[in-house]
Amino acid sequence: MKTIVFGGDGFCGWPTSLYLSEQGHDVMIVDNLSRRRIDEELNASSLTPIVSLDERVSAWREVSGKTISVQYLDLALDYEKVVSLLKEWRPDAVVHFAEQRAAPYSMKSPRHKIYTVNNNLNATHNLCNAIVESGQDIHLVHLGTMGVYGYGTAGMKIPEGYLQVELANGATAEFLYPANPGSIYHMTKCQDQLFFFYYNKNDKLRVTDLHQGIVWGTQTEQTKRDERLINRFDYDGDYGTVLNRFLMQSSAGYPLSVHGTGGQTRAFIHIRDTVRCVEIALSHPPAKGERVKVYNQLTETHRVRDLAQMISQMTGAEISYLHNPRNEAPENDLYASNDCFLRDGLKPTLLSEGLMEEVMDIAQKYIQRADLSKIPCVSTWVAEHHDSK
Ligand code: NAD
Ligand code: USQ
Repeated sequence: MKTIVFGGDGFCGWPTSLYLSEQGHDVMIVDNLSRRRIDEELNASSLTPIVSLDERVSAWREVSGKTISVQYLDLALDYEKVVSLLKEWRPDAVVHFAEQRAAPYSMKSPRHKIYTVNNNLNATHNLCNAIVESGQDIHLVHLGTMGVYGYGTAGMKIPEGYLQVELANGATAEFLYPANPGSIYHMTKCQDQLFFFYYNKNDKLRVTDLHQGIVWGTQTEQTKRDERLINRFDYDGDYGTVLNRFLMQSSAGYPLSVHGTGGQTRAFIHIRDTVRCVEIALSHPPAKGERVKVYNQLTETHRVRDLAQMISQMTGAEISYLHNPRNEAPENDLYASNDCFLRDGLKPTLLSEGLMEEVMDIAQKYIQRADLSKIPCVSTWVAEHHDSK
């Protein structure tokens, strides 16, 4: 299968590109390196030392004998180049990771909101539009988020994408599950769903939308094969996500930064399962004319304070209960279906399988690269706290 990975230089996209290449896909990475520029803007960098994308793909060629091609373009701005690329390279499928993905970064200032909206909505729209203009029947697999559902207690298991509703006249209907975003970033993912709905209805675009939970871990079988293939590890207050942050903080002797009471329940998935889920989605495309296929991409759910306590018990780390910079429910339950991936062959990798130690070992190995002043979450959700610079 010929597959383009948009956003293939990022935390999820890089290991996915290697995994697909290893499985025999002919892979092209498209990226504009915006994530590396944001590191410079924030004066923060991956805990692990990541080499340039060109060096990464040549290391992969050396180690595996396989070639991944690279194109540098901005999916949100370079529409004509995207159309030409699809017409010339003729992929069977495209995987779309190319969005600004940090909720705190999206809430940092009015300008960061504008950037996130412009980048994410134009990237997704350009890709749908370009596939249609190319005239090819390309399957689009998109990385969405569990955050589109909100994290409210639904009184039921959150279904995969669609909610069955009984109407006042007794008939039943299925609608996209009501969107309930908790940040500007999450809002762009809700709007992505409408682009997919529309292009699927109007042009029979074949789309699979993966509603992914928080990804933890760093390495996969492929990224471990050479230090130049190592995946990025974000730990700063904007891009670091909760479980990887706690594991890094325990390695640094830094108190675990729980927001509020830590009663927030969230969905989690290990990076090894992310890459496998993308492969499963690629090999189970929707038929032409079938509605947008939605999978919930998570393997387990945990409350933030339970994660902190588990890590504290393992390592002796202190826990700090901090004022929550976000506007979110202090406590919630989260029950969500992941039946589709289990049915299609995913064997979940769980926290209990010793992989938290692997993350701590990596954090320990590179801890001298950490800048502990970048750990606090300084982006706040409410306007009066914004630094307008
Ligand atoms: P990331 O920021 O590490 O990677 C995104 C990549 O896309 C970067 O390499 C960036 O340079 C590129 N990119 C961004 N905008 C682009 C544009 N306009 N043109 C070309 N390239 C562009 O993020 P990630 O953690 O790998 O997340 C990838 C996707 O998965 C995101 O869409 C995110 O919403 C989704 N996701 C991530 C997580 C997680 O925990 N990391 C969880 C759920 C969903
Ligand atoms: N949190 C803490 N302490 C921290 C960091 C976070 O208590 O040091 C809390 C947050 O307040 C929040 C929860 O942990 O309640 C999750 O925060 P996070 O930063 O780990 O994850 P989130 O902002 O939800 O975003 C991440 C990815 C995003 C993806 C999303 C999936 O960055 O791209 O869409 O996870 S989900 O959460 O399922 O919507």
